[in-house]
Amino acid sequence: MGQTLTEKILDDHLVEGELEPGEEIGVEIDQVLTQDTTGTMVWLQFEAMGLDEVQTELAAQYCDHQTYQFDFKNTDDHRFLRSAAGTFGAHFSRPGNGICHQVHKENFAAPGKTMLGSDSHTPTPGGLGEFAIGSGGIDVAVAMGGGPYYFEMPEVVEVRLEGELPEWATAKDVILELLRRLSVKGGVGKVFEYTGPGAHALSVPERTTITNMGTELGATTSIFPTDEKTEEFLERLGRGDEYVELQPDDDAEYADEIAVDLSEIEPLISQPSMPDNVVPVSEVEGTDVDQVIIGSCTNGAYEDILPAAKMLEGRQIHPKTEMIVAPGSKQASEMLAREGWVAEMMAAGVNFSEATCGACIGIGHVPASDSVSLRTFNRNFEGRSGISDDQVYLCSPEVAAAAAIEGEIVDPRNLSEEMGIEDPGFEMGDKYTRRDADLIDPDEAVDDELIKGPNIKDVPLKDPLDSDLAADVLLKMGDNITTDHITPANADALKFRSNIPEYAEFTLTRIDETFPDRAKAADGGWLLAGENYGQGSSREHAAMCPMYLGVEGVLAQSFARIHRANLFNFGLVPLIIDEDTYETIDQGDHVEIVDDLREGIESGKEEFTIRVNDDWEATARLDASERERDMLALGGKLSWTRKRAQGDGAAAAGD
Ligand code: MIC
Ligand code: SF4
Repeated sequence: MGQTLTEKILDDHLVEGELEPGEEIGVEIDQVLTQDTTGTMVWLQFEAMGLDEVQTELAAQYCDHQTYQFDFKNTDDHRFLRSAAGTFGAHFSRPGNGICHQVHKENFAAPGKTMLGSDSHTPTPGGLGEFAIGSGGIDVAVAMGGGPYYFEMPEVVEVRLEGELPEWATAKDVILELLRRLSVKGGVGKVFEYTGPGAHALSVPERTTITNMGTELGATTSIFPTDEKTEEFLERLGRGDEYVELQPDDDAEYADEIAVDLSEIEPLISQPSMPDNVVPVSEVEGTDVDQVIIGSCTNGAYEDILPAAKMLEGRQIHPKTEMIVAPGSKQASEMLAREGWVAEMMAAGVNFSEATCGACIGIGHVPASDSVSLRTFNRNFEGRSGISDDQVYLCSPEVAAAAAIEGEIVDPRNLSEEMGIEDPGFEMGDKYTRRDADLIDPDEAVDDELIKGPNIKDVPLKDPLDSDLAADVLLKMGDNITTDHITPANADALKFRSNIPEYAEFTLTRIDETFPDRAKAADGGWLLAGENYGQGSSREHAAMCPMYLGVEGVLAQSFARIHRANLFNFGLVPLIIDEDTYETIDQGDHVEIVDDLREGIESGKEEFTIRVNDDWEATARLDASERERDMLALGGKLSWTRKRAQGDGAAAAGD
């Protein structure tokens, strides 16, 4: 039987298990990526596991999320990261050099490689045929130490693209169309593999917009086959020798097929406040727009900004609308500047920002109260922009530029008639200059020992699991709770990413301000949630902080992939309950596991009886591999990894 592209790459890297959907597999990792707000924990855990040198082919540490360095704590984090990259052997991308996914694409992404990254949009290089997955920081630390990455073999879904995009429709609209059809949990447990003539018709930057935002579907990753366009793109980057041809077999079998006719795609927009709340732009035409931002890891590339710049050439943005362009990388800024486009945009009224994540997580350019912001980003979760009750729409750079010019949402297809603006089309840069000044090679490292500022604290550890778990439900939440709800990433909170005792004070405060105090006072407790709990970011802090406050387990109808793994990694028991049980349990109820929890976990028990308020009983399911059960019993992955290293004398992160 023929193989899918996913199976081919995984087969080449498989160290444990079988490529059967739902089975746990262990895979060798070639490249790792970390960024500034998850990276400090990665290196602290690397150090705590007694590891001293990066073992993967390549490791890259980026500083991209909090590059304004509002507080010395941010700058200390960056200095620590530079010192860790130097000490342990990773490339270091300086603050301001750009967003990890964009800079990685420009410099290191390569077909056929596997990559693990401590950021949920790590799948971006899937557009070049790399099999890249986002995970919690400790998984990245272990992979960097040479250990395999364990995850559930996903179902491989074929997304067959036919035809070509019509005028004004873009790659962003393709992924918005998939979100409209499948929802933010439609991709959980799946890889989306793009095939067909439409896939070949798209350029690499367009492909990476799609693979990047496949994360919003909840997918494990997304991937495109490689072809002459991939080769040409790598050549323009000066890395043509890294090209490898990769195609699925003609008789590859997919778990499912989704067909998208690109010629029927129209400009789409995601309305507040969920990426899957997608409608045609024409449906919301006329909505006043206060702010427009072009940037992020989804649409911050040179090729994304150029069409907007062309639309703005010789024009001015509407007086009531502010427009910011925050390129995904300094390379994009430099190219746009050298070609005169930065000046052109400035003349039109645009504020040109440094290359950073920034506004995407509410760091800078926070919208005014009761205002509309149109962004080319990937997430519009309520409050993520830095103000609660925000109204953030997600769209293509073309739709964003059109709104900046008109001061309201407009279907760009009407621009030609109304303003004589034609579709700027898609264009690649002639030459992508390497930015060596901001990317420090491990051989030229500045530091050879760790530099820790006073805000950088140790990684908290959990005690091994007890036999009993009986506690109150501290908080009842609904469906699709994001990691931004659990541990926000705004400027106030982000400076404590390396300081869990302080960061824990922000835990779930977006839902209930009293949560941290109540959790500490309760000395133990449960969280209760609906479907898709923990969607969004890879931040392991969303497990670590509740754990630090004493939370012992989460009862939910379903879990998002990365967060589920993070719960195991930090020793929190994730139990699945059905809808009736979810509906019947209230906040404040006392939930007790009737069975011996530790014994049940160690013996492979899948169903546990829970007794609520000493009154009624229900079943809660533990869906866990043997390895995950061992981790839970020992209190998390750090203890588990250390024990294994001592136990079998293998490398600390060994298999
Ligand atoms: C995000 O987009 O939410 C982030 C900030 O990039 C996170 C990482 C983090 O929390 O540091 C992600 O996507 O994993
Ligand atoms: Fe940065 Fe936003 Fe991309 Fe996350 S989604 S990596 S915050 S640009």
